[in-house]
Amino acid sequence: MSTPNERQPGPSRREALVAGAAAPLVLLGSAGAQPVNQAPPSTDERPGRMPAAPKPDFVFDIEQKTVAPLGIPTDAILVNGTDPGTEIRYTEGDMFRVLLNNTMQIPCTVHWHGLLVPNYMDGVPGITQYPIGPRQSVFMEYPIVQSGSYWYHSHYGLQEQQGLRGPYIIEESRPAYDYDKDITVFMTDWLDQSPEGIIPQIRNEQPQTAAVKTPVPGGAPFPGDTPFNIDVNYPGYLMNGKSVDDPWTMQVKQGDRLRLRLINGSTATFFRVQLEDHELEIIAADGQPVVPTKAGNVVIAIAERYDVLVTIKKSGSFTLNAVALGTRRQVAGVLHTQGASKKPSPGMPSWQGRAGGSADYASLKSPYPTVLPEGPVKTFNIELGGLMKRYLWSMAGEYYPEPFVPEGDAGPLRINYGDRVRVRFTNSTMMYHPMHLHGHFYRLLSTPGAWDETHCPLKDTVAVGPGEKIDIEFFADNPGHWFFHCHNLYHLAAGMARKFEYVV
Ligand SMILES: [Cu+2]
Repeated sequence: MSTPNERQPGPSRREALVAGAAAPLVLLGSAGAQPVNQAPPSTDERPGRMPAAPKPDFVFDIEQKTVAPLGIPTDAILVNGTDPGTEIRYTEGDMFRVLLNNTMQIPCTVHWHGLLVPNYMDGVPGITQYPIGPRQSVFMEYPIVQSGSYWYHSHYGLQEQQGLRGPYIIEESRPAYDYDKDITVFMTDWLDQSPEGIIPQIRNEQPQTAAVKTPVPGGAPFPGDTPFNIDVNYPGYLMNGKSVDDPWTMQVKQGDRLRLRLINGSTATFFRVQLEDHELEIIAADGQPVVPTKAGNVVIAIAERYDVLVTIKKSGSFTLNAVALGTRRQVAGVLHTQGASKKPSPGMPSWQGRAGGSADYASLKSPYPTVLPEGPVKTFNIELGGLMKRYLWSMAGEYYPEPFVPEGDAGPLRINYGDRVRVRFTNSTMMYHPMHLHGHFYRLLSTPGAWDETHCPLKDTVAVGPGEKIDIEFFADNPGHWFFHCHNLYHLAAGMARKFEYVV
């Protein structure tokens, strides 16, 4: 928040949030952010001169551009001209200061995925703010109270699919691990047509293209051989913006200890990731630390992040495979020592061992207890449902009013400050749903009903499989209106969303 008052010692974020109405409400979508509900200081408190405006650490010029990562020119919406957009990198405890310039003739927003932000910085149009209008600028400022691997993306329409997305890394103020290189691996799916046509094509309201011809025969299953159904059969996938034919590469040395920040920034794709000849040691999930656990590979649902440590054990060339579940395609990058090949190994990886050596949620444990503070328990049973004939998706039987669900009327899920909120997901569909909650971390229980578990991992996104029941719980300590939705963008656009609303 770029107000002079904010730069004087004031209440902590938590105190400001408890105070609720005392926090300045910021009018977004205008040139600069102005507090609108704070009385001006009295004449004798007024400083003698206006303080200098805070400088942004990052400037995002959001623009429309034609790009061709797969060789086919396609309209994109990009931050500073690249997909993924400029990497945000801070250290825990810093102040976030970013200037967003919407240079386009259409509105947009930017959401900071996994960040514990004041509600009005959350970037969801219609819930926390007006969209950033055509040719408008917004300055955003908030304290960074966490560390880990996150990302940002548009929450306006289907712009995320068109490239408005990027990594957002927060280094620990006291790092728990030593490593030689800190490497961001941002994986996405790429569509060589307008995403606006996808749902009408699935609904047979428009001529179908290859992108909606699913399922794919022989598509890679979920580990354990659960068939993985897909919505979109993409023409290709990108790793740090590069396709498998012109791959992302990085030179490393034998003995290097690498921290790979694996971020699934895709729109409708789960990736199964492995590094050839190397085991992965998972140290964080969704930005939060976990007890280190080894795995041959890791499935990363849409919007999830895994931080892994890897020590390069010999000289050579090692392919980083990211297989798109439900398809026979992958994207791959290469970690290579000096002079070794920069070409990925041909073919698809083969998975060895139990469930192919894949990490699962049950193997994730928090290094410290995550038991919630005392408070009234409020429970929501959320059935994840769908009407396949019409390609509509629901939460607890309701459809959220999204552009592709004009008749949706899902109401808010009301909670109180201080509640322990429990959510039981029951997936009655044939698809995986990566369920994301804004503005909070939740405890992911390893077994439904095991509320007394002490070391559940903290996450912001969890994939609920076909027929599966999963329990989560969170402490209601960040008042506002928080979006709660499936992170498959087409499921979201077709109704699979609700919002939590703090009431008194
Ligand atoms: Cu879904």
